[in-house]
Amino acid sequence: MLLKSSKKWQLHSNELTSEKIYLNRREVLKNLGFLGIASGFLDIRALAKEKYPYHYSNNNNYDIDFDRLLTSESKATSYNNFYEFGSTKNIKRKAEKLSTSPWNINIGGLVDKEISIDFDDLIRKVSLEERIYRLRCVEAWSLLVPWIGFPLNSLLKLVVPKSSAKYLVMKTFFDPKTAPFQKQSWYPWPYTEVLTIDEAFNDLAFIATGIYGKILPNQNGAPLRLVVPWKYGFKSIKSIVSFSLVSERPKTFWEEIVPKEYGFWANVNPLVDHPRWSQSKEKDLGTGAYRDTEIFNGYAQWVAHLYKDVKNEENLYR
Ligand SMILES: Nc1nc2c(c(=O)[nH]1)N[C@H]1C(S)=C(S)[C@@H](COP(=O)(O)O)O[C@H]1N2
Ligand SMILES: [Mo]
Repeated sequence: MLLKSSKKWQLHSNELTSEKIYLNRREVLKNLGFLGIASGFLDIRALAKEKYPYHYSNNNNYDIDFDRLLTSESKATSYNNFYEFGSTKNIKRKAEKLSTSPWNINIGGLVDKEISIDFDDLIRKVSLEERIYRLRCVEAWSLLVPWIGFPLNSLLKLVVPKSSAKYLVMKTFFDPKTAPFQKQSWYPWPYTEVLTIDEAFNDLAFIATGIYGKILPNQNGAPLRLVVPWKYGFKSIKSIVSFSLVSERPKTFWEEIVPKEYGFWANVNPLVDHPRWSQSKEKDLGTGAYRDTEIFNGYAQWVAHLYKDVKNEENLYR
């Protein structure tokens, strides 16, 4: 049954995620006692879709993983990096404390129309889509995840950047009462990430508001987080409260702490090792198997041109 329908799905590639989600959700469904029904044909995606409160379409233009299983939802939502809540992967419980409604977002700096808007209003101004992306952590593990969200450029178009805007600076909330690690004053909180304006306008740069057909859980960066799949995971900043367009490049959170290990560009490259480990392979957290890491994490066709004129090669990849 599974084989048959996966062939059918290959023929109809625009039907995109149903099989992948299905294969991974098998386990979950078994626990729920649904598997009996699923032996016929069950559109699991339609079920999942009901859980996300806003309409979204499928965008399979960037799906480069027809032969790779999605990471299970339970893994991707329980093995997380979110230093505000602690330095282990097990921060899910602590992150529950974060209150994400109301959630004000400021988009300003060198723009024509600065806006300050609640998340619930912002989400009505954008058109939502689902995309399957790889996520490659600098620690050499990776995920394959279906995000719901919108291109970062649609948010920038709302504010109209001035021609003097060269970089986009994004910041996470700062609330040490809720996020205990923010009491550690030797870290340069709040978490800050920066993209060049061209990177930010690239269609691959995505703002995620959902995952696995559901609202983004806190531990994955609710209510909105960046996803830039061609860069190491630390660039994909979570729980963003501000976007600011600037002319000079400020330091990012990790650049401030360990610039030699976690730099500004952080483009994935199997040939440029981290100072303390190889980047040539990665552990797929879904299957536990090791995979070869790819240049720009497999997304070179969409982003390699962004770096044609950058001089210092090494710096581009860490
Ligand atoms: N604010 C904030 N954003 C963050 C981090 C963090 O510690 N704080 N960790 C980053 C790292 S190192 C990774 S690998 C990804 C992990 O995202 P995930 O937990 O959704 O898989 O989030 C990134 N975004
Ligand atoms: Mo990471």
